[in-house]
Amino acid sequence: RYFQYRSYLREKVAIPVDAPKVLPKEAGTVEADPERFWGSYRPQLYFGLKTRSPASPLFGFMWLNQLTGQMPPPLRHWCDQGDGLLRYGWTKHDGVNFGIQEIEDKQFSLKTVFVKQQGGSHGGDWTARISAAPNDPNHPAVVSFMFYVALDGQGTLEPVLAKNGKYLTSVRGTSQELGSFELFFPKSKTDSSPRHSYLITYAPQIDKLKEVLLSGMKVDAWDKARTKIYFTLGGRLVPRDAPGPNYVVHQVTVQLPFEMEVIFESGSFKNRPDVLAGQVLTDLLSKHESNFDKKFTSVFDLESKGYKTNEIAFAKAALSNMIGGIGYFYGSSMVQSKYNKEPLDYWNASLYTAVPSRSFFPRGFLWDEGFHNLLISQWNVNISKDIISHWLDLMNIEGWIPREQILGAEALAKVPAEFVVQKNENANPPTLYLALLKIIEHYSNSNNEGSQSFLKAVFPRLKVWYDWYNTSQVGERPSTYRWRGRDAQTRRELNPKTLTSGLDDFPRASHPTDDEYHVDLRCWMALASKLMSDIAAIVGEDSGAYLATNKLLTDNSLLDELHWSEKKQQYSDFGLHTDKVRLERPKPPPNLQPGQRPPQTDPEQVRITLSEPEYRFVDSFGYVSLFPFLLKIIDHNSPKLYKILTDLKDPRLLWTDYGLRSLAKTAPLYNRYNTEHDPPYWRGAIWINMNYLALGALHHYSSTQGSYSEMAKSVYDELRINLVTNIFKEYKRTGFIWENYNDKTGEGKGCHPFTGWSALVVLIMAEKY
Ligand code: 6A9
Repeated sequence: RYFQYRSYLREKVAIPVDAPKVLPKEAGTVEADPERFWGSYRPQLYFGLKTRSPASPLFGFMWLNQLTGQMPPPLRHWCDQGDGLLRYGWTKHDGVNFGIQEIEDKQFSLKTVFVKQQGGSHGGDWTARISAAPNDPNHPAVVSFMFYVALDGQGTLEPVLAKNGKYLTSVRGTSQELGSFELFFPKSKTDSSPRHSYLITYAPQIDKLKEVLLSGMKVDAWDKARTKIYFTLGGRLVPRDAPGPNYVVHQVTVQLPFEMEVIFESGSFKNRPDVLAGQVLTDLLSKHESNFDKKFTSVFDLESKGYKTNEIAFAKAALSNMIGGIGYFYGSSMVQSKYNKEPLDYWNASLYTAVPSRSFFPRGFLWDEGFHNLLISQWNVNISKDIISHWLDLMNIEGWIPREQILGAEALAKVPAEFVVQKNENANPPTLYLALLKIIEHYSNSNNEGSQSFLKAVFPRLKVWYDWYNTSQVGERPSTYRWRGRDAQTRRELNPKTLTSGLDDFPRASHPTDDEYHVDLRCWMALASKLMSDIAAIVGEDSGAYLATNKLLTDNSLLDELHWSEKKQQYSDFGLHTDKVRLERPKPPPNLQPGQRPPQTDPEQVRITLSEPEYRFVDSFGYVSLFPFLLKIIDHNSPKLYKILTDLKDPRLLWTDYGLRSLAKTAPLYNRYNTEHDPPYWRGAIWINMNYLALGALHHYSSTQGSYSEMAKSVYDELRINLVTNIFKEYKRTGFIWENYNDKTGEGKGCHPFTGWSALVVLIMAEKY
């Protein structure tokens, strides 16, 4: 028995929670939702399509600027900042029927469009239309368009060649979820005498499609004099020991401008009215576009807020990138508990989720997703419910959901090894509750029926999730909370990071201990308890205990007793702390005898503590100090609200012309590196998710009767204008929405495009909080 118990403990971290799945049995098949079966669910590609099923065939696009003389040639496939594209992103995408994307490469611009057509029993047809034109007509580029299909471990592909054997006319295929299908490469009507080639091969791994393609290329001459080489594909190159081709690429090389269509037809779709191509496609596309525009106006109504056409187009692009960034991933995380020496595989699972950034972080992050669904739920509440269901179904028996989801080979290929393993002590803010609140509100305006069945389905899991936070993340002192996952042993970090809080390097107690407690987590739990009590009431369960916890966590005098620093007049974490720390390169001892070898010293800078830490408030002013305000816990008439509103407007602290910076200029670690190599991240930069919460709080305090409502209103108006103006200005200047913004210049920083929570600018424009 003892041994059985030990092995149970070892496996526990990877055992699913004992509660019914939220997703229906048919999840992962076309039946779950035929209309959303196909989509641009490979957000890490500039342009890729697949189905919402575990081993979908993969469709994708690569392009290559020929005649550049570069080696290896500049082949574009996965979104990559290193490609130096001037701009790319969806300008319209509704998450169901179609998407339109514009891409600006250095010498030419591309447009990638897809439109779907329902029919048959496998999710129907789609057509991709890809076009490109030179940026400068006097410098026409020669470009290759490459469209491929690849199998992910199941199915068959049968390439069909033209009579002369020189190019592909189509690929016939089969797969479990698609039945039979055919992918057509009709001849383009554009008159620019394209040259065709193809590759029929076998890719051992789906994250190596680009490499396999590069190795299947050969050179040819573009001109008669044979001075300009260009790259074509090597034809049929299936290795002898391969089970057959699983990767087929159609290449068209042409002098721009050029347009081509690729048509996918589902075998079970009989009596198709028309082939989805040419004028039929154009007409359907414009129908979807005009529906998109109408819906956008009815949901966000930016016209009535006085926004101009180009500002509205920007907001449409921001929304479309959030929606077009939704991916479908399948695989298992690597997880670890204190009972396993080596990480274990979580169970194989699928995840339908938006992603923070298509180029840098094209995968799911737990707390990002709560923010994403503030926006997504406004656009399409069914998509949000589906996303939340997928996330909750990732819960293990303890009630834990891994924070970062790296599912499948393509996702894994983007993550450095040290970030892969997820530990079951580690939380991340329970922001899914923010999204759940929006879903409840959505239905409370119409019928409550729609939300009831959903909330009933999620409630058992939410209960376990909530209990997990309330047991695994509590502090030593009663009624406090503490983020786990801080490293008390590190010598290099100026302030040991708290990745779990989501605010990574935001300064906390300098010396992590079990006695510290964190004000942001306490506030998140106040929010969680509120939603648990609301949801319990809606689904007819007992809400008493949740309500009682909520009362305790929103009790301002208890909050003040635990977290209000009288000395600094601000809310703060509490812990073992000193501000007197510094990074230094260790010096060898001074009195070294001749011939004596210096003791081994650390080659990197290490932290020097200049005064003993003591138990006290960690009063670096910044986002963490604002949490009781951000999550609307402070009483309207509290003088502390007045103090916060006053501090918000102070440019020596958080106020800038571009939004609220994360850490006050007066804080000891403002803009400091955390190690010799680790630049400041949440130590000054302006982050849009927190600014969104700040606006939501200001909006709340300005519209409820209270002594400071007018003051809140005026701060609200100014902050909102600053944020929208700057994000829009940077979008025009750089072509992108960014991860965060520089607090001195307003310039976009971090990675791009970042249309995760920075796309909340749409809700800010629409004043939806
Ligand atoms: C690094 C590098 C190709 C950091 O938006 C996702 C998260 C947020 O949840 C968090 O609050 N980002 C924020 O502080 C990005 C985290 C990326 C970690 C992995 C791998 C890959 O380079």
